[in-house]
Amino acid sequence: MKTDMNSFLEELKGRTPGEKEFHQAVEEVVETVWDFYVANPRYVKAKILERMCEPERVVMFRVPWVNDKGEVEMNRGYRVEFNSAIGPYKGGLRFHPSVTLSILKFLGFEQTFKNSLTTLPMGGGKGGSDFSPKGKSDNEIMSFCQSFMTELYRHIGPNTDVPAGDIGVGGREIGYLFGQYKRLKNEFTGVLTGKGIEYGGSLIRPEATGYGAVYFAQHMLAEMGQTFEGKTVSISGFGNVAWGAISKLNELGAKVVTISGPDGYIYDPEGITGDKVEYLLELRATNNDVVAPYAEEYPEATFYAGKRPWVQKVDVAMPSATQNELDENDAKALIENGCILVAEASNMGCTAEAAFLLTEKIAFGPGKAVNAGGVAVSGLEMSQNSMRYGWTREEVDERLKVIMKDIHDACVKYGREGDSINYIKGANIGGFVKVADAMLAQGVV
Ligand code: 2IT
Repeated sequence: MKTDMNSFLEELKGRTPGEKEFHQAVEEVVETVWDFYVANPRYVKAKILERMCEPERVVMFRVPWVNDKGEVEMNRGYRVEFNSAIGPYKGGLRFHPSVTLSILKFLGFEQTFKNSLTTLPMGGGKGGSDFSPKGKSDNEIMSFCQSFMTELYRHIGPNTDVPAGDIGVGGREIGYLFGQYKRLKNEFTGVLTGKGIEYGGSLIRPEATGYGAVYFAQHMLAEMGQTFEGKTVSISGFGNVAWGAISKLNELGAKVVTISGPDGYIYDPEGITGDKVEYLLELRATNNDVVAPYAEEYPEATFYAGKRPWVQKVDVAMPSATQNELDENDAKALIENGCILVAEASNMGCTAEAAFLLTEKIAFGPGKAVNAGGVAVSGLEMSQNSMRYGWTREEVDERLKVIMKDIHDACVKYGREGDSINYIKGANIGGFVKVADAMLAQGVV
C-alpha cells in the first residue's frame, strides 16, 4: 500500500514540477489520510484524492497600475478556485512579494480541508498577488486594489467565490476591493468578508483567527489537564493574528513574551500587555513591516536582529506569521526548553520535519485546525449578509467557541492514537470526509 502512496505522490509531483510548497501540503495530507482512503474503496474508485489535489480552476492575470511618481507598475494576480463540493470557494487574498502559484495552491488546498472542518458550507480557494504593500502610499494601495478587482470581479460572487484577507490584505484593502466590485457590478452583496462594520462586516472578524487559535489550544491543554493560567507563550508575527491571540492570552492569564517581523524578534520579559498590544496595530499601520521600534518604545524589551523567537524558554509556542517559519532545529530548541505545546496560528507554520517531531514528542496543532476560526467567522459574516442582519459580539464569539470545540472534537475522533492525539491526522481525515462524500454524491465533476 505504501508503494501505491509513493507512486501517487510521484505522479503528482511530475504533473506539478517545482511547486514545492504545494507538494509539502499535499504530502502531509496524503500521508495521514492514505490508510483511511484505501480502506474505503468507493473513494479510490472515484479517484477522490486525485481530484482533490487538482484545483477546479486557476485564474492568473496581469495587474497594471500607476505609482505616485506616475510610473507604470506591473504585478501578477491569481485566484485558485480549488474545491466547491461543499460550498462557494472561500479563502483569503495574500499580497506579498513571495506569492507564487505554488504558495497559493498550497494555501487553497489547505483551505479546502480547513473550511470543511469549520462545519460551515464553504469550499476552498485562495488568491493574491506578488504586489508588496511595504512602503506604498494609501493612494498606491487603492490603485493596485482597483486594478486587481477590475479583472477579479468577473470570477467571483457571493454564491461563487468569496475572498477575504490574508497577509498584506486587511480592512483597508478589503474596503478598496469591495468598493471597486460594487461599482463594476452595481451590486451590494457579501462578495468579500473581513469588511468594515459599517458596510456588512462581522463583529469579532478581526480578532477571530487569534481568538480561535487560543480557544483551540485551550482544548489541547485541557486534554493534558492544563490551562493557560500562568503559562509563558512565544508568538511570531505582529499582524492581525498575533494581535488577536495576544489579547485573548492576556485575558486567560498567560504571559506572551515575544513577537517578530521580517527584521527579527522582540523579547519582552514583562509580557506584551495593556497598551503594548494596541501598539502592535500602530506598528502595522506604519506599513514598514518591522518590529525593532518596539524595543525603543518599551526599553524593558530586547530586539534580536535577524533571529526567530523559538530559542526562548516558554510553555507554549504559537507561530503566527507565515509558512515554514519554525524548522526542525527550532522544534528541538523548544522541546529542550520544556515547551509542551505548539499550535500553528499561521498556515503550515512548521516545516514537515518540525511538525512530525513536535507531534511525536509534545502536543502539536496544525494550522488548518488551529487557525480555522478566521474563516469560520468569515462564514458567519456570509450568513449575516444573507440575512441582512448582524449579530452581537457575544453571539459571534459564542458561535466561534462552539466551532473551535467541534473542530477539536473532530481531531480527537480521527486522530486518537493510544494515549495521545495526532492532530495532523485528525484534522486531515476530519476535513477530508465531508468533502469526499459531497464529491461522491455529485458524480464525476
Ligand atoms: O488562511 C485563512 O484561513 C484566511 N486567510 C482567512 C480566509 C477567509 O476567507 O476568511
